[in-house]
Amino acid sequence: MNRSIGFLLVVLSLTLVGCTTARPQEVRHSFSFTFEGAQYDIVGTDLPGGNGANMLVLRDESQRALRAVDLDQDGTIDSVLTGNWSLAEAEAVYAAGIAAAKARGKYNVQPPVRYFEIERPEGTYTIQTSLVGDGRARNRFALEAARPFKAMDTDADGVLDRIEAGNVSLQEAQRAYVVILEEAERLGRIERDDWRVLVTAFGRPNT
Ligand SMILES: [Ca+2]
Repeated sequence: MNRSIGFLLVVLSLTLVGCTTARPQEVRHSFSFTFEGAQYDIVGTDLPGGNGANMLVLRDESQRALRAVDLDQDGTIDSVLTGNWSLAEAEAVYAAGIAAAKARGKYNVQPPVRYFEIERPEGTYTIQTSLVGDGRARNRFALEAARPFKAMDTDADGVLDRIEAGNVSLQEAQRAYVVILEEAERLGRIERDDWRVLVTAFGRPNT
């Protein structure tokens, strides 16, 4: 039985404090918090069509500078843009920021828009398509199980590009990805856009 619920992933969408408009269709929100004695900002950008990104910034320049980005506001850092920080270090700060925003009632939880989930004997597979601006799309493929993993198809072409977490080879994850994409397509949850393979919007199967 397919349970396509999209409420398990927390999407941080900060709605608050000091809204400024950078460009006509782009709205920014920021949230400040303190972690281990340093003050950080999370700057969220909402783009037309419901997509957005969050930037994690270390405000105090006397300390280690940091700029890291969560490209799709799914609550995980995708890359460190500035500063001598590992992804895990940035993740730890970001998680603290999300917790602080949550504690102050300054975050929104939204269901992922393009999300597919299916149970298999080995665990629950999920695929989430994110539209990340400039017409680009990517798919995050994950298994929640005793041996979980997360992998990324950075251009949504149906071929995984990297393993983000978990003890699995790219080849092994790719084999599962192909099977789960086929199953999603069989269930009407895939739309093809030229060479790209995109999960359809939640609740609106491809017709
Ligand atoms: Ca790819």
